[in-house]
Amino acid sequence: MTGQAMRLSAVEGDIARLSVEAIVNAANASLLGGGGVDGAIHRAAGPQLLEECRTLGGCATGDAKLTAGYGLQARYVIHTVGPVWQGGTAGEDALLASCYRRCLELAAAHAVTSIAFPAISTGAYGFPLARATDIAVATVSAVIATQPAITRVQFVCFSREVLALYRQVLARTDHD
Ligand code: AR6
Repeated sequence: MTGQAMRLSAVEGDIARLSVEAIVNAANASLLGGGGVDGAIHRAAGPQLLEECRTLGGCATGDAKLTAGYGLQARYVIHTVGPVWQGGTAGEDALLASCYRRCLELAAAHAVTSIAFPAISTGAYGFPLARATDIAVATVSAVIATQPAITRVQFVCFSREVLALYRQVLARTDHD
């Protein structure tokens, strides 16, 4: 296993309860809340999170914005907007990769050393899970190679099936 691969892991659980410096939210362009991960994070963080989100003017697909974590154990929430799956020919792969890259760039800019990602776009936005997992792992792997300060990245999986898939893809990545 390379040093880089050791910085990546997959865990099963609720990202809103994780104790890391920054958690990533799979938000929508309004940044004003929603269901899935977004709902869980806003519920756990409390109403101040929405107050700060209101000041941000939304977020473009593929981009990310950072807020405080308020009631969360995490110090920061990095809100990103994944692409809605439209069949794969509307630039979805590049936009999803951009989400992971922008989140890590923002994390590094705020001296974050540990960060957790949900499986962006794979719920309400319908991105095929296996394809999204390959993009997530490949992008994070490539970006952290240039960001030595980020020492720990966790992929938080909401089911055992998703966890098994991430572990499979991570095991393949060990040889890179
Ligand atoms: N912790 C970790 N993973 C979770 C959690 C949780 N608490 N809850 C769900 N997942 P989704 P999207 C998994 O729909 O596809 C929202 O309404 C879930 O099983 O949360 O990017 C936003 O406001 C799935 O694998 O995000 C947007 O409108 C993955 O997280 C829209 O949904 C992502 O599912 C964004 O859709």
